Amino acid sequence: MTTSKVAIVMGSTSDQTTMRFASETLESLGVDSETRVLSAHRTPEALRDWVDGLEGRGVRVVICGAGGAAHLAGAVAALTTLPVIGVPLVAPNAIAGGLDALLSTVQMPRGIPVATVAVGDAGAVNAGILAAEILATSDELLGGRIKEMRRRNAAKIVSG
Ligand code: RP5
Repeated sequence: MTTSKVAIVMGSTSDQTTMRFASETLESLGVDSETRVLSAHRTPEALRDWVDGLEGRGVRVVICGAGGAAHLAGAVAALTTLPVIGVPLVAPNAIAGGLDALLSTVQMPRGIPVATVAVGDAGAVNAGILAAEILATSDELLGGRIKEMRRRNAAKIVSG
């Protein structure tokens, strides 16, 4: 049984290429994560069972990536009050470069929030950073590592 504070779930193994950026970003900040492939549409019962176990084993933030009719983040948010970050992905049959997934993820009904990040790789990186920032509200050392990451990124831009 894992004690990772961030859980990452994606709708298909075909999402792994993009979603690995979320786990790699967390790893670079010293945050462990667990990763699962589960689908709101294809494996709804297994998804519910997985979400039911999250809080009990210490997970504090959930990152969900899906493409197309991307209901995964919304379905997870419906089942937990843990903060849920949604990453819209570009499915093989994506419409308008992932606009389908963006709208499916972001347009949640009042009362069930999903913090939606950008489509694709940048969104997966930002989901990792945002999850770490949420954890850092009660972890000063982690907050320091995030600030250091910002400094390094800024230095790269300045140095061209
Ligand atoms: C979504 O459908 C998945 O998140 C994936 O982005 C997309 C295509 O899935 P596959 O047909 O490649 O399994 O549910």
